[in-house]
Amino acid sequence: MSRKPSVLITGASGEIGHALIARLAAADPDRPIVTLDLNPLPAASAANVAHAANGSILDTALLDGLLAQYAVEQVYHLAALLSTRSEFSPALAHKVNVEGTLNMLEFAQKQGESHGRPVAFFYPSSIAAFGLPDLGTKARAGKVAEDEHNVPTTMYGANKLYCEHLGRYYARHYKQLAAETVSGKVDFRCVRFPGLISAETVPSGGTSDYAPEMIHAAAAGKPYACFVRPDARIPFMAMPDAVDAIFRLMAAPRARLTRTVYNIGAFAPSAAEIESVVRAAFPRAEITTTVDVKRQGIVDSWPADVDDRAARADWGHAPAHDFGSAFGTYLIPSIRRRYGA
Ligand code: AKB
Repeated sequence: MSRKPSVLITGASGEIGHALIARLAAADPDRPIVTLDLNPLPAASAANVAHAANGSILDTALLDGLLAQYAVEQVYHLAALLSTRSEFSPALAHKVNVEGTLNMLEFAQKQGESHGRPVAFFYPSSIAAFGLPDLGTKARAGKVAEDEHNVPTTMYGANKLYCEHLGRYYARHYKQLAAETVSGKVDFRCVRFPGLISAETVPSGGTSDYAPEMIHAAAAGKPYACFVRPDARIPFMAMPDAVDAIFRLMAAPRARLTRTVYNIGAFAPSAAEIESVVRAAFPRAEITTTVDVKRQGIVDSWPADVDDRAARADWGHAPAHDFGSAFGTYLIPSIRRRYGA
């Protein structure tokens, strides 16, 4: 029985998955999209999906079933527990974020061995893979390069950093002592996402969530207590640019890629700057600050911004939105429509 060339998205019901499915379906309507998530797909996404498997990336029998049904040529492995949620359940986070990723890399390897073509594997790492020891170092570090300050302080960040190395192993060194070379089947490609802000969805379980939460609360007419200090600063990106970066990286000729893991940035506002833009758009917004010292400590360990020159040089990373346009032309208008604000 011939298996149609397909793409597989794990964690497809999440924020990135919501935007990615629409973009993949528009790019190639004839290529089946298979999804795997614990939660059911939103209706808008389900309309573009050939098979929405409801289950866990920890269920290897389920993955073997998908292996038998589909010749997967691209994997977008989005399933994860984010940083805040992972701190409340670190052992579960390790299981999902590391063992789950190992399962998906094994799935991709088996796919590559069975249909004989490399499997492009997109892995979303994070600025959480960095760890700045104190605010003085963070201020001096400025735009941090990929190989600097790789000392994460969260389980999520440790998971992401380790899985970057796992992906590189599968791509370049898998079973290196075997009689026959079997590495090279998994074409592992990874970006370290900054905080992502979507007009369509509200995140849950992240530590960078204060930015999207503040905007969505103001548009919904709800009070919002920001949990970080006004001076807190990390890089952010509008969701359409995040999906665009995924497309550009996955479309790049393998020979152009000098790394398996890339920083990508767009803009890096302080919480006060975000609040100012939100208040300008929603003058009646009720925004206060109640610092969560522990979550603030995580944000303080993340870089103020990232050096993404390698992504721009190798595969043309070029975010369409800076801080002003992200809010002015994408977020505020779309979120107003969403809430009728
Ligand atoms: C989180 O806050 O955990 C994520 C991230 C920055 O990776 N949004």
